[in-house]
Amino acid sequence: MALRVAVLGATGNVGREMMNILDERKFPADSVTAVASRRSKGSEVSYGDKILKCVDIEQVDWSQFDLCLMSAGGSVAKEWAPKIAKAGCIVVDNSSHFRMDPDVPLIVPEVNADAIEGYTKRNIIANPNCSTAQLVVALKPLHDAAGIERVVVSTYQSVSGSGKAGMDELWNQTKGIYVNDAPTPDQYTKQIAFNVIPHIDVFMEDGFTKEEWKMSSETKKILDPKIKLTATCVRVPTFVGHAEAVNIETSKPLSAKKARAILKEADGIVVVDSPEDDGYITPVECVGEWATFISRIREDVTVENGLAFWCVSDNLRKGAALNAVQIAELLVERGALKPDSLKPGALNDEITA
Ligand code: 2RA
Repeated sequence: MALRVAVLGATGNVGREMMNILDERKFPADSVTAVASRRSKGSEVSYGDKILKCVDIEQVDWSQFDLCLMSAGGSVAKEWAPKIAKAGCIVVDNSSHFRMDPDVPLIVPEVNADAIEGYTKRNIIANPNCSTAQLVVALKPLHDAAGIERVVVSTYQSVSGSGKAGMDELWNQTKGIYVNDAPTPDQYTKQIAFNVIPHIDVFMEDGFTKEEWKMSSETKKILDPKIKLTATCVRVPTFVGHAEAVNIETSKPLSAKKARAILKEADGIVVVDSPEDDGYITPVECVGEWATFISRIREDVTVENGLAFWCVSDNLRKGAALNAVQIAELLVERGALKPDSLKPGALNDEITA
């Protein structure tokens, strides 16, 4: 199979990971083109052993592409995804803009792969929020086994979720504090170094943040609209890797032992779970991995049919870039992307390293 793929937003944290994962998973692309805004035109990004120079989004003939993996923010998605889709190029968008659009499937392949059939309505597929993706991968096998009725989740979200600027702020603030010259908060409302901030995205009228609303609304769309979910989303001073403390209540009894066995067999999950020093995963250990890691599985006896567990995943990978590439793989598997759709002559400014 040969396809012409564009990565839009190629210079961002997620865009760069999309390039890496397309190569790591040997996605059957005939060619990959890095696309960015005019101001990033010419910027170099890696694609395997190649170095690609970003082309200007305004100069791309989108009719010459089959697939666009987009991670360029909601405003760029709002303007460009419909144009790109209308040109015949399937769009997988990582922003939140289309996630709740009834005509746009919101896909986590391990959870709701069949829902991808709905992409033909707008030729657009939405990637979930990073904190949602790892959660529904963990919830899906337990929901199938025992019917999840309620979820309470607290997140520990790394600064890479805010992009390179968030990572720079943590780094500079941490260094600054050591020399008693910490820069004032910019990306965040308060100091993030040696601190945690219970505020991600904007506050809504009900006192929850939009990040917390996303976890609830997206889980309902991807997994089951009947599931009741309440979240507290917290920014913590780690660079990459989101962690989540999850409590669930199921309609049928589910022992920790049975849940552990089910999770061990589930797609996309690695269980590291024993009550000893190395019996659980921490965010620094998930960086660069594809899996969603589950630890600390235990029965929560404070409620009927309660279970608690710890869930960790690389937010730039399963939380964004990997999930997007897995959606592309699903499109190939389902025949939506085919060799005969190869369109020669696309912009392809590759130089070999
Ligand atoms: C964050 N989930 O972690 C949001 C967007 N990536 O900041």
